[in-house]
Amino acid sequence: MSLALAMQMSSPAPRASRAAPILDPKSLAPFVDPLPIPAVARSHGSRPSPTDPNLQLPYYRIEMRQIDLKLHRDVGQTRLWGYDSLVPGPTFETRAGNGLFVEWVNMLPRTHLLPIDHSLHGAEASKPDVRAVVHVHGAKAPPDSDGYPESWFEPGKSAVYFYPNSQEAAMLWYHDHAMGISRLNSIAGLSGLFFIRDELEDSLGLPGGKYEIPLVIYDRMLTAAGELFYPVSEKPDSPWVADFFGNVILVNGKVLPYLDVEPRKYRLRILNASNARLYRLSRSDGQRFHQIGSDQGLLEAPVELESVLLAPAERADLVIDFAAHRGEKISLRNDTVDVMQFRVLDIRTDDASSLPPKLRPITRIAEAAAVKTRMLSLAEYSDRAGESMLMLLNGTYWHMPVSERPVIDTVEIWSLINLTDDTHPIHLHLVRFQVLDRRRFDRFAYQTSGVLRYTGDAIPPEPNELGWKDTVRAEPHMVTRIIIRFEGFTGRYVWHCHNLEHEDNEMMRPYEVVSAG
Ligand SMILES: [Cu+2]
Repeated sequence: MSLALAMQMSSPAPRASRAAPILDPKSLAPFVDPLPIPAVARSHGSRPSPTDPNLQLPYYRIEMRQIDLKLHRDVGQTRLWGYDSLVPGPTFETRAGNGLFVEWVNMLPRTHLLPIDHSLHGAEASKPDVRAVVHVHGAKAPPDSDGYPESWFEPGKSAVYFYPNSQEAAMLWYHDHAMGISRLNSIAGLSGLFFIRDELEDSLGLPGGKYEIPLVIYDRMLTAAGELFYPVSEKPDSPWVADFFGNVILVNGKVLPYLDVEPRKYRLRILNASNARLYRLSRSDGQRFHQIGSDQGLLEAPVELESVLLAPAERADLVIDFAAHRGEKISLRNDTVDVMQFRVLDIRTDDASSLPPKLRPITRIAEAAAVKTRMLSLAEYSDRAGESMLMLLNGTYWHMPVSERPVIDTVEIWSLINLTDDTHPIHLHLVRFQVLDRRRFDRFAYQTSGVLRYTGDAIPPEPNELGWKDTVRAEPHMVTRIIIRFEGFTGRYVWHCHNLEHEDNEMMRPYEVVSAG
């Protein structure tokens, strides 16, 4: 992981910066904009439940629209695409077991904001430039409501999806998943949060209400005029680039915002919504904090940390205590770079919230429960000039026949054999899973003879990776093993790398949960 971080830190400046003057974030005054808190989505009436016609469920209608927004006090307006004209989109708030409908409406223009690579599979010039489909990341949703990448719809069209929310409390998020252009739709602004709450979480007395703060963190590149900039390769017919690392980091849609906080405990719900950037987040004062949850909800017990590492799509649920810091300014940092600032008010305040020593019991899935182990390679292919041109899962392209067909209600182990020099955040739709271990192996032996020979000991997951996950960092030159129970629905889903440049260039595969027998 340090390798991956080092690599992205040392990425060369984008070649295409010659084409447009790029905004230097160092020229911007830090901490002049208050941290925005995304508005909560409001339902538009109700519809009968698909499973119980006597039960009415909330019906939401969310329109994707082009909008101009200010990302920083001193930068001109930026043209963006937002759900309900917001970036991030409105936050869904619901409870476990309470189903809801969303009509996702594409009201975007017919011209894309960013350069499309028509040589990528699924993004051919014969297809409309502007296409959208929404996936709620981490949701146990029926296959026809999961946002299959090929189920995109054009401007003027919409899709009604049903989310049963029959799962434990967690911070999920929704984002675009359109085949071949999801990286561009993401940069344009199409993502938002989706909270599921439950009684166990309620009973813990964690900081709530205005003391629970969502932080959606992503990087962008802007022109000096404030418009989005997305780099292109030197090949006019295939402008795809292998990774996007912006030089401007935003939190809830603002560059370097600040938040006034009381001297007490806060719960921070952090999402890495970047295309490719990993963050190692810490406090500028070097003090520790507690992580209480990860992708799919609460950990078994709080984990005390100095920093937390988040790959794209990973979430961290933190409790941070400002009680001893009246009148201080503490920034949240990515390595040594400030991301935002907390200004601790010099006031007295009561704090009735708690940080319980036990959170949610988590039963480890026994390896012996697995009916199948799949060996799945992650590989990158370069052209003659050494430029990355393609990433594949298990050597297979998107369009090839489905090869992963787990049986419903069975357990499998997936061994992610990372042959590349990069961390790949691997996400499976529909399911939650547990991380078993990571282990070094002989890449040469694997690539020449297909033999998997371990060269190191199995490294157990970090304490903050022992909860339920839906995205795992497959580290470079390692085999990362996860254990998964396939439950909820049969049907077609996808698994993919959540580096969106990789996802858009074949690092995504369909999989199908099948009935027994
Ligand atoms: Cu990847």
